[in-house]
Amino acid sequence: MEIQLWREILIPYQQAVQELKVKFSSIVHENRRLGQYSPIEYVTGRVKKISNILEKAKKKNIPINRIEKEIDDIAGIRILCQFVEDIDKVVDLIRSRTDMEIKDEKNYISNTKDSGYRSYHIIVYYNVHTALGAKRIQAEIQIRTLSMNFWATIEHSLQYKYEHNIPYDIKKRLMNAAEAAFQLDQEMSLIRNEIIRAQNLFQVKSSIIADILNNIQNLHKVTDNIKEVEQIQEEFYVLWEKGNFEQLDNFNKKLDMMAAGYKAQSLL
Ligand code: 0O2
Repeated sequence: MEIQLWREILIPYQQAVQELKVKFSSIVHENRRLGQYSPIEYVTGRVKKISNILEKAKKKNIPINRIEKEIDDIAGIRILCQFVEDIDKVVDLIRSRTDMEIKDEKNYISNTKDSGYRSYHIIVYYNVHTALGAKRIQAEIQIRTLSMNFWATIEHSLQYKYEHNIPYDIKKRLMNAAEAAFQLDQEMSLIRNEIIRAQNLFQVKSSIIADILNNIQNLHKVTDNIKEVEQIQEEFYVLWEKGNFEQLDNFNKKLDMMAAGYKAQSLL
C-alpha cells in the first residue's frame, strides 16, 4: 500500500482553513468599520485530526486512497451568527462568491437532525496554492447561531465521552436543551431590530469617543496652550459622565473644526 504522507496531505487543508478564516473575518471587520451590522459574528476553523479522519473513513467504509475525495470536512470553517435570519444572508453571500464553488448544501435547520442538531452546512470546492503546488480541495462551512453552537459543542463532547452511545436520560435532556436553544433563537429574532439598533449605537458611540480622544491628543501635540487642551479634556469627561450621545457628537464636531484649524487632524 502506498505510504500516506499525512503531514504533506494536510498542508493544503491547513492553508485553506487559514485563508477562509481571514476572508470571512474580514467581512466582519469591514462591516464594523462601515458602521453596518455584520450578519457574521465571528469565524472559527480547524483541520480534522488525523485520528478523526481515519475513524470517519472506517465508520463509512471509505478506502484510504479515497479519503480526500469522500471525506468533505477535512477542512472545516464555522461561521457564527447572532440571529437565525443572518444565516440566510451568509448563505447568499457564499453562493455569490467566485473564489469557491458550492458542491452541496445541507439544511439541518429546516430539517433538524434526530439528535436535535441544527446548523446549515455548505460543502465548497476551494483552490489553494501552496509550496507543493496548486490543489482543489473540499471544505465544509457550518453556519449556525450562537445558541445552536452552544448546544452542538456540548452535545459533541458528550458524544465523545460516551463514544456515540449517550445514555437515554442524557439524550432526553439534550433534546429538551435543543428545544430551549430553538426557543431562545426565536425570542431573540423577535427583538432583533431592537438589539441591532442598540449594538449599532454602541459601535457609533465608541468610535466618537475614540475620535474625541484622538483629537485631544493631536491638539496637545500642536498647541502651546496646554491649559486649553486640559479644559477640553475636562469638558469631555463631564460629557462622558452624562453619556448623552448627541452632546458627545457635537463636542466631537467642534474638536474636528479646532483640529482642522491647527491642521492637526491627520496627526497620529
Ligand atoms: P467532527 O468531529 O465535528 O468533525 P453523515 O453522512 O451524517 O454520517 P457527514 O457526511 O459527515 O455525516 O455529514 P453531516 O451529518 O453533515 O456531519 C458533518 C458534521 O456536522 C459533523 O462532523 C459534525 O461536526 C456536525 N454534526 C452533524 N451531526 C451532528 C450532531 O448530531 N451533533 C453535533 N454536535 N454535531 C453534528 P463529524 O465528522 O461527525 O465530527
